[in-house]
Amino acid sequence: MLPTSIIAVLAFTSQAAAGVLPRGETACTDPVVRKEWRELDDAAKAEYLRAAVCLRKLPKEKYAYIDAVTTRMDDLVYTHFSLNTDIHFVANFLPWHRWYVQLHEDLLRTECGFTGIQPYWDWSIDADAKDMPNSPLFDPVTGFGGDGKRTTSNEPGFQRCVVDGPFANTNLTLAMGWPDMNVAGDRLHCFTREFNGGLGNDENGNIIIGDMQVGAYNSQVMKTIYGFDTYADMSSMLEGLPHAQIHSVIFGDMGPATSPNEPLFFLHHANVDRAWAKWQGRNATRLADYTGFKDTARTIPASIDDSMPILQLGDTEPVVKDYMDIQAGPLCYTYSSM
Ligand SMILES: *[C@@H]1O[C@H](CO)[C@@H](O)[C@H](O)[C@H]1NC(C)=O
Ligand SMILES: *[C@@H]1O[C@H](CO)[C@@H](O)[C@H](O)[C@H]1NC(C)=O
Ligand SMILES: [Cu+2]
Repeated sequence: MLPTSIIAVLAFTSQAAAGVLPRGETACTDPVVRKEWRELDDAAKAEYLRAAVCLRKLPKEKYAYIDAVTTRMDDLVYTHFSLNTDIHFVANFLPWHRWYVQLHEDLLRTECGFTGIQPYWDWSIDADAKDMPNSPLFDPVTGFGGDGKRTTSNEPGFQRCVVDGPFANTNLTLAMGWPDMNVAGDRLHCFTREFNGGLGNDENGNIIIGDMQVGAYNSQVMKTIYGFDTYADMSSMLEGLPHAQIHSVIFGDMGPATSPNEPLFFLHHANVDRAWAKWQGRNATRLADYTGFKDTARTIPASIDDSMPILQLGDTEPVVKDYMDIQAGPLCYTYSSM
């Protein structure tokens, strides 16, 4: 069985667009367009990758007392990891990660001079082609590098590493998390992936990749999700099936609650966010539809007026209702395909 725990994160607030209203509020008059990775030209891809690498090299600004937090990205990873059960398999999964992806994009811009827009990864394209391992997202030059490979190292944490792409080329070493889900805690390790099909190992002990469970995140599955009438039903299938399986089939650093260690996390979550936005259709009923529970035990009903925990990652806790509409309040973006 695959581990089912999974996670994700996102970020904050949008820049954007906007004419200034009389009382200093901003209106979203010119939303930026988040494009699918394949729609970007090589220069735009390179710019995103540059900025994503940059954020992993900056020193931390938060959590002074946590030794395992070393880089600016660790500020994000630690927050997501620590809040795990407060932000997954509860109602705020979608608005929290909407906030978090935006925050990450804002940090790319303000701290690393990013000049582009957050892209998304429509994995249903790869699923429909039944060719996930060869997705262009894993390209060593114009993408994020590919599956982890066995190394010659004997050092725990450095035996299976992503060896190509812009993150491997910087010898990305991660301090937070330990991608063996059977062992808790942190261990210094190389950036790793372990593509798998959830089918266990073959007779030589190698992970069986198979089709990487494409039946869990193809366009047929998405069609079912878009067909739900309520937020709670739509959100639980979106989170539990395609979202969770993408974490599980890439695995390595994408598996545990420290999954923002994996740079594809943010493109994955942008796509999860796109699915929610597409379901909403900026329809008044659906922009106000927020149901479900605040806790994983399902005892406390959720409210659109709930604030969302963010630990030290921001100054004020975001409120769910401000993150319902991608073109209002602190947000001002759309997706190239909705
Ligand atoms: C990455 O680390 C390996 C092993 O320590 C070393 O041989 C290699 O030169 C390093 N590469 C870069 C680009 O720093
Ligand atoms: C929003 O969409 C739902 C489902 O399609 C529909 O029943 C409802 O009438 C729509 N509401 C508005 C205000 O457009
Ligand atoms: Cu996730």
